Amino acid sequence: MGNISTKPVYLEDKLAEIKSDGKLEYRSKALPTWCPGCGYFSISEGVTSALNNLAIKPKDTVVVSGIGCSSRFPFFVNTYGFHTLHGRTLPVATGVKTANDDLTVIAVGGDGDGFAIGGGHLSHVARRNVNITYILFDNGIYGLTKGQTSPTSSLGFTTSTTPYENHDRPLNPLMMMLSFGSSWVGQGYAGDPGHLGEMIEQAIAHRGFSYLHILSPCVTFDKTDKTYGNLNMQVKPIPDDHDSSDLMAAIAMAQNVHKPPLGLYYKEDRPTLADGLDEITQQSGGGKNVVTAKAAE
Ligand SMILES: Cc1ncc(C[n+]2csc(CCOP(=O)(O)OP(=O)(O)O)c2C)c(N)n1
Ligand code: SF4
Ligand SMILES: [Mg+2]
Repeated sequence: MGNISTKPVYLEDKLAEIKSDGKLEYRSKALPTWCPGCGYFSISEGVTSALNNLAIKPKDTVVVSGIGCSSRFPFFVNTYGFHTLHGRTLPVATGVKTANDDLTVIAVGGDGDGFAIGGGHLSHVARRNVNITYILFDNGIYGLTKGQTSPTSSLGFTTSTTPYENHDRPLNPLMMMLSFGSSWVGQGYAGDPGHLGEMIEQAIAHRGFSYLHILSPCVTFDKTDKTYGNLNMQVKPIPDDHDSSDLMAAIAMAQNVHKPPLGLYYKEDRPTLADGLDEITQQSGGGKNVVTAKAAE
């Protein structure tokens, strides 16, 4: 047996240990409905750990989603939540944050929700630097509707909607989000939960719009392409000498889709949407709108 401990582990002790670190406070009573082995369990664990480590209380957190397996996520966390319409995650998350800047707002959803029906919102939330985090669960497929080809599916991928293989070139979400003006862009992998948890924590801590792209296998409907087996061989860490303030270097790295680099691509500090609105309020007469301010002169 060598060095292997034969000390028994008792369930009560293990539960007490899990309870003691505070993470369970962020779990709702609803158990996830995801398939066993789905990458989304790692993401869920990463978000609850990150919130706990950052000491952001559930009452100060809102998780906003669209529609999809990934968008079920607000049900499984003990924060405020908003399960919106398909593709409308980002406008609702922007509204929540703008109404109450004290809240930590986390938008979540899948590649279909974010990059197909919701694609028109991406550029605007990024360029306006809305101070929210967008966590994109990318399995390259529509999981909830039983496995159709999505905008991030690989060329040649065969599903019920592309029975003669996918001929549409996949989008490159990282390149898009970098060029749209996101002030924080990173990539994680559900098969590396330790690193993923760190990335989620950094993304939430960033002041401004943070976009975290997560590669996450759909174990039920994709048996051939974005599987743990394939992704384990493809992903690699971002080189230590990458300068995360260099946008062009980040965009160049994002083109490496066959060996996807994991880590922080880009980070920039610049005024947020709320900073701009504050400035407008001051310029227009300190809280009054322009018409009222002029009338009072
Ligand atoms: C307006 C509208 N169109 C289509 C659908 C059907 N629909 C539900 S979820 C979904 C795609 C989900 O894929 P994704 O966002 O990648 O999430 P996943 O299930 O893979 O996590 C689609 C097309 C819908 N609910 N509403
Ligand atoms: S269908 Fe795919 S994405 Fe949806 S829960 Fe199951 S494994 Fe996850
Ligand atoms: Mg998907």
